[in-house]
Amino acid sequence: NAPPAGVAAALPGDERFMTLALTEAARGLGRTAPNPPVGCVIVQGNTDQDGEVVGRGFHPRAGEPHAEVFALRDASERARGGTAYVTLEPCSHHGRTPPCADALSAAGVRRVVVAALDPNPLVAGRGVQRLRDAGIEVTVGVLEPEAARQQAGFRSLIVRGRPWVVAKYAMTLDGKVAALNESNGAVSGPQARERTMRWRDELDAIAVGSGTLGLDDPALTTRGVPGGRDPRPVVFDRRATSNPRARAWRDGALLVTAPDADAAAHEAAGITVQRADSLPDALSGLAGLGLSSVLLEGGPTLLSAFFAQGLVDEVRVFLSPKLLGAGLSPLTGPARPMQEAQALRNVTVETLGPDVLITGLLHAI
Ligand code: AOF
Ligand code: ZN
Repeated sequence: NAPPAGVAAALPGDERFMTLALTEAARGLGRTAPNPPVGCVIVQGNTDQDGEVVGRGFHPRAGEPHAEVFALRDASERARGGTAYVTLEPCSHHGRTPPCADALSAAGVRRVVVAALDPNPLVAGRGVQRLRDAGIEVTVGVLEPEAARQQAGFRSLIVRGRPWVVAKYAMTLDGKVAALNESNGAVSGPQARERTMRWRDELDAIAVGSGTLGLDDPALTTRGVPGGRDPRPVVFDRRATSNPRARAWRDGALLVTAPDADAAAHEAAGITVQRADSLPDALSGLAGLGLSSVLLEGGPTLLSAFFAQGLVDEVRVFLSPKLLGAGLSPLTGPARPMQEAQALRNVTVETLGPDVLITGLLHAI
């Protein structure tokens, strides 16, 4: 995504205000699909010295106004002559709302700083062009990697027609996710659990396999996050043998099963059934429902199938300083030679209480 010709260079202070716009955008995470989470702040004054935020906004959900509109309303008359920081290229199309590029120029904004271009073919550079045609100075690419990562679900839906898949698990220092006796105490501590709950709030769907459903009967809800919402449960159960009265089957839950499986008991229980003959097929089905991101929470069978088929986009692993000696590995294969180990990119490492969180990407966004 090269910036369109004629865009201006970034200025000192741009990253600071784009960080604020990203924070605004984050308020919409898990709520905007199939639209992107987008944030906007409007700044008056010299952005590298006495710049002052006069308006903020974010996109709350599909069908509602875009981030720029909320920020412009917030700034009111003070938008005139200001700089707008937007995490996604302002739109140029008449969708459910009129073009944001026009709203910004009508409000008299003098300069627009964009983090990432919009991959939506309806926009794709035309938003920047429209702003420039209106005589507005435009800068593109400020905190682009951060913005693209925040918008991974939206970008994945538009570009690949499938949701962004995040594999999450917690393992001991000897690489085990559960004890062999299958009495499943938690591996990681309360801070790790709290972080997981935040991810559940931020991602559209949460997926488990039938093994985990049977063993743990997980609720798959978001707990302890103020204002949190629950992700849509998706249970991969090829033979439809899972208990239709498990806790995961709340409203909106989805059973993904084989085309020829007998899912009569699930259908009778009012569970939505999606038929797919492969994992890629299942992911297209989820995309068709507008789900832009999936948190894969296990277990090893489901994780291994996704990894083996190259369908995991991002990995988030908690490492807990304890040893089991033997137990279940997060992945069961197939084995690779060391030279062909899958290396993560954009790796982050963070300490969370006693645990270490390691994240990274397996695919570019
Ligand atoms: C922006 N700011 O906050 C969002 C944008 O169906 P609509 O009319 O809401 O249009 C959705 C498209 O608009 C979406 O696919 C993306 O290209 C853009 N979303 N654009 O400038 C926003 N949410
Ligand atoms: Zn817009």
